[in-house]
Amino acid sequence: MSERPFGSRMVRKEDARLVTGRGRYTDDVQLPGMLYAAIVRSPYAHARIKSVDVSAAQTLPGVIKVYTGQSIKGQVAPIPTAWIPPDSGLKMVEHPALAYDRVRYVGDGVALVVAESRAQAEDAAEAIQVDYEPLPAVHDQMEALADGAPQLHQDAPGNVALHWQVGTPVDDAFQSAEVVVKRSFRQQRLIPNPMEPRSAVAQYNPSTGEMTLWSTTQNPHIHRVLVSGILGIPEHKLRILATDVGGGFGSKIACYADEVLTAFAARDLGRPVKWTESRSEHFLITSHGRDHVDQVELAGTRDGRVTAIRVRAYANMGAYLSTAGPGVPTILFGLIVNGAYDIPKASAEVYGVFTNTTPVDAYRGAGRPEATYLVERIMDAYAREIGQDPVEVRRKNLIKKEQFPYNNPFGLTYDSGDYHQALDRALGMLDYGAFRKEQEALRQQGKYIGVGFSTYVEMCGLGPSQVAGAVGFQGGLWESAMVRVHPGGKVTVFTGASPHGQGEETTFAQIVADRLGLPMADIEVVHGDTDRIAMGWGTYGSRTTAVGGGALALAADRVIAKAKTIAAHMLEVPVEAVEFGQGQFHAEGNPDRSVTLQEVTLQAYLAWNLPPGVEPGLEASAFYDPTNFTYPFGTHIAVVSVDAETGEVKLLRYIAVDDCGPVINPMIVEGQIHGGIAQGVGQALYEGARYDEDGQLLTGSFLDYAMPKARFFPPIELDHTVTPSPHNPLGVKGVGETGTIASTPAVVNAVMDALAPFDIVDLDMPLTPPKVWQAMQSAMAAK
Ligand code: MCN
Repeated sequence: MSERPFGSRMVRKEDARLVTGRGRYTDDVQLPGMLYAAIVRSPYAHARIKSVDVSAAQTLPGVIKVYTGQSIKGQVAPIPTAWIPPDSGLKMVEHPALAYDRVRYVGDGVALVVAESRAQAEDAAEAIQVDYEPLPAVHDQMEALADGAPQLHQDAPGNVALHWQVGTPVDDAFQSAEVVVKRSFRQQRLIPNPMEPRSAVAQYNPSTGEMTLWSTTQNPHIHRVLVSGILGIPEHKLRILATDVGGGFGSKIACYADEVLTAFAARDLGRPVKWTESRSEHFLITSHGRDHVDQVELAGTRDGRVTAIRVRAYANMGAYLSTAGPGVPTILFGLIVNGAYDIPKASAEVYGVFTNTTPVDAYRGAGRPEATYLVERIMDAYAREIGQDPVEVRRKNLIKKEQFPYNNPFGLTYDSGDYHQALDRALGMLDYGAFRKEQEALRQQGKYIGVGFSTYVEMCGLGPSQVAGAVGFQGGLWESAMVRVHPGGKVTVFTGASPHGQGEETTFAQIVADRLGLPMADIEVVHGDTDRIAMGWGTYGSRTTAVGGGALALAADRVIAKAKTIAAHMLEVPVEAVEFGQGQFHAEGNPDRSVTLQEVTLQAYLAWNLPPGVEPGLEASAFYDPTNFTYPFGTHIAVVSVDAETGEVKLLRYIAVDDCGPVINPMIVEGQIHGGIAQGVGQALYEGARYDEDGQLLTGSFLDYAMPKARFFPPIELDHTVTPSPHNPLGVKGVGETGTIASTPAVVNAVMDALAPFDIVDLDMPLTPPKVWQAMQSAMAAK
């Protein structure tokens, strides 16, 4: 083999089917006798349900059955949420699969229609008469906390879903500080938009009690546990299949009512049922992301040393707690608001607030973009306050290489890093000195360009169960893998992770090909099937490579260890004298005496010449729980221009130097960083969900919700450093979210730098042309 598979730029194996239209998505599943489901959704953000009249709908052609919140009561348990963190006073309010007495957001399910065709189901859904008594609604978390605000849940007084505090005492540091900078940042609500909307197909076999549920999920095994509990189907009779899933970005983690209702109807009717959301439904009902108001204070010295940070965050949870929702603004956010900086004192206080809006859950980065945004923005504000360069202030406060492993003030231990090296590398690409000169010259001509920095760190690789449990995430997040070498020497790899766009069918094959010394073509990666894979925790939190890849490496090593004993027997040397490399076992110091892995495998199955005590067959599994999270890091730099006539922001350059440990596939990693940056820039400049006073979503389609487009981006300039993590066998760190986490503050910092001559210190995202133009006009008028 000319080049080692680990580290090489291989074309993605999965693309052969995906880019030729041969992918098999949930909505592609066609079953004989299949029925179609449609869900009647509330047009009100908040209303009492007085009555639901299904009589007209029931008589329409093709309609098989209509269900309401009342009719399924007692048969479908409420939709659950994760109890994270346990010390947050989390209000586990009831989230019925279909609302029966009150609707709490536009899109809340009220009735389910099952018919022979999708069109018939949708027509019948429109014929259902729901008599609502509208109630006052509240969509903003600050207003929801105010006295007299509409109350969503009896069990959550004041609309407080959770209240959580973490960190060290900070008051002394603030009292004695030479400088204190305060800011309030609004991090707007985003709507994740994977290419494939959500879908479910359910098939029930009444004679065996077995249910098969195809679902667009990022974590089929977690779904099996949850759906089993909600519908009372034993886990061994429930098979969840996540076939090809066309992206998720966190929005396909949650267990939704829609999938559960599809499975319920299939069991009730004894016929397969399919439900697929429309894009319009997707905007309304699939979980949203972000939506924070963050009050931030930073204490420091006049010469640029930060001494403390204090954060109070108000996170909009939406109408109900989505499955992973409570974990996002708490442990994924609060524990890392010190960012990449050595800040001795830090505290975070988080309020989760119920509002009459779509539930909020993970969206690429989930909590860590919000934390990074506030710390990176306030570092710039601090630099400006003390009249120092933002790069120099960062350099003074970044955690130093020799400080690793670094204990942050929230009890996390950052694994490894060299933050200054990444910063220097990125600055070298920029030519900072030349940029500042050009900026000054252009300002003289009334032209405005700016540069923004983000020296980020991310906590990912969710997660080491013990460490995660200690910080409030009490749900084992280890991973399973199995490596099966078939008698002919080909290999099937089974992983409990569930990639849905990230490319692990390729990178996991690279890991195994590298370890076993086999060609890539001989390795197949299987995922997304709870019947073929014993257990797993899915793909999110940039965990798949560090945790699932770690499991795979261990399983592959166990295969090699067993094969070695067989090889030793075949070579007639002690096992200690056998060396393995490039698919060959040979006697130490005697390369001529060797057997291939294929020969050993065949012997493992034929089994007539096995050493005593060795079982036939060649496969191994591993259940791997790492010893820590991983902490990828880097420096991102955005260069923008702001058009003084129109307020339009253009991205002129984007530089990213990231460190995710040893890179398995540089092309995939670059793709992940590109996509992540596009999403982070989307938040900075274009995207934002908006509700009106009645709680109607105003940005309910791509006409009103602006996604970033490829033409908005200059070629992205990438480089990387390599600092292995000591906490998994591959040394890898996650990369699936880094681009999103780092880029939003880099771009906003750049725009604020461009606007510095106007004394504009902050604007709420997205930085749209009218907003920027208005701010410039107001600033000029005030002068
Ligand atoms: N990789 C590598 N070398 C490394 C680290 C990672 O080659 N040192 C590769 C991996 O093997 C994998 C990819 O990079 O092919 C991303 O790996 P990882 O960082 O482990 O992230 P996950 O696979 O766990 O993916 C989750 C992450 C998250 S949290 C979101 S959200 C997200 C993302 O990935 N959603 C995505 N990337 C996405 N990409 C697509 N196309 N679609 C989504 O929905």
